[in-house]
Amino acid sequence: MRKFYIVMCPLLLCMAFGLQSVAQNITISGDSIATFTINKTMFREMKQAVVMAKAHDDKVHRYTGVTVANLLAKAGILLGDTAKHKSIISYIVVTAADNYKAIYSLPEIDPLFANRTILLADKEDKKLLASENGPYQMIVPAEKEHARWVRQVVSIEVVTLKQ
Ligand SMILES: Nc1nc2c(c(=O)[nH]1)N[C@H]1C(S)=C(S)[C@@H](COP(=O)(O)O)O[C@H]1N2
Ligand SMILES: [Mo]
Repeated sequence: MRKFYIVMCPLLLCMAFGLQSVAQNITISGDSIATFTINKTMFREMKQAVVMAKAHDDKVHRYTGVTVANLLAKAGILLGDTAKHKSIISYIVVTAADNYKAIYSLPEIDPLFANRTILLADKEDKKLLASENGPYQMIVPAEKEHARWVRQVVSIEVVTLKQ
């Protein structure tokens, strides 16, 4: 029986962490790009940005993660001057593990237009996000409502209006 536990405990732990790492991926899709999956390692290796923003608790927190602009660029979405005519007819749909969704227009994301940084955070005040919010949460500074601070983000879809 002891042998059983010695074998089963590490196995179950590995399975639990394995399952967790699946949920730590973010899928980015869109008509003009091949579906792209970012895992935890890739996310950590991307340029880290910091945003100070007032959360739903009415307190200012320090969020760390990757800007949504950089995530989209990494997935092959064109931003900036060359893409601005396409940007103004595009938006992203961010979906959470509970299927909660919010949209953001590309000009809100693209630094060419935007005067604030929208972040996909994995840390709050230098600590990993709490499991009910993370592993990834949308941080949308200076919004009066927090409905677009999507928790437990699993995918981002880019939609461009048909002309
Ligand atoms: N995944 C997910 N994210 C979500 C929601 C949700 O239902 N599911 N509710 C939103 C709304 S309406 C608000 S006001 C805030 C609430 O954030 P809080 O739980 O940190 O107060 O989360 C937002 N993000
Ligand atoms: Mo809300």
